[in-house]
Amino acid sequence: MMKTIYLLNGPNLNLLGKRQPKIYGRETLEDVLRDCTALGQGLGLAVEGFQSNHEGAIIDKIHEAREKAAGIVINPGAFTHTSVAILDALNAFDGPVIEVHISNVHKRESFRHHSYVSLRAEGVIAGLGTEGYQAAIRRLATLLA
Ligand code: CA2
Repeated sequence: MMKTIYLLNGPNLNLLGKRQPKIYGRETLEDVLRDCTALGQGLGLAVEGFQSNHEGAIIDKIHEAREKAAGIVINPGAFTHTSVAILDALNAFDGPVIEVHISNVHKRESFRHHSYVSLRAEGVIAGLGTEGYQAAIRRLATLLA
């Protein structure tokens, strides 16, 4: 049976491809999920996507992952820089976690330079655009092999 990985996206990422293309590109979240699902299939991984603008909903999904997912790719959006609660939820998950940022957060405002989630993540990808999600899935496939 194929292992399942969760592809989690935080606040405002539902607007991907619809606003600020210079920073976040032209691909929509649906495009990202379609590409990642196809990639995952080739690697023997079922990809389940989830996006929420609500911190608690993301935490609930991470709790669900404890039973249902072998690994997590997460772009926590702005919660990256604020949420000890998401870090705590990820710390209660046993599998590998890869953190993704579409933009190069280190080239941006200093408040984006710190990530709580990086304290937990096996790897962090930033500035590769939406291709970063695919790089994260490839890495999870290696870690889960
Ligand atoms: O670069 C990233 O992926 C971020 O996680 C995106 C967050 C930002 O707060 C982080 O510092 C870095 C913001 C997501 C906003 O997404 C939008 C996408 C399209 C249009 C408007 C917002």
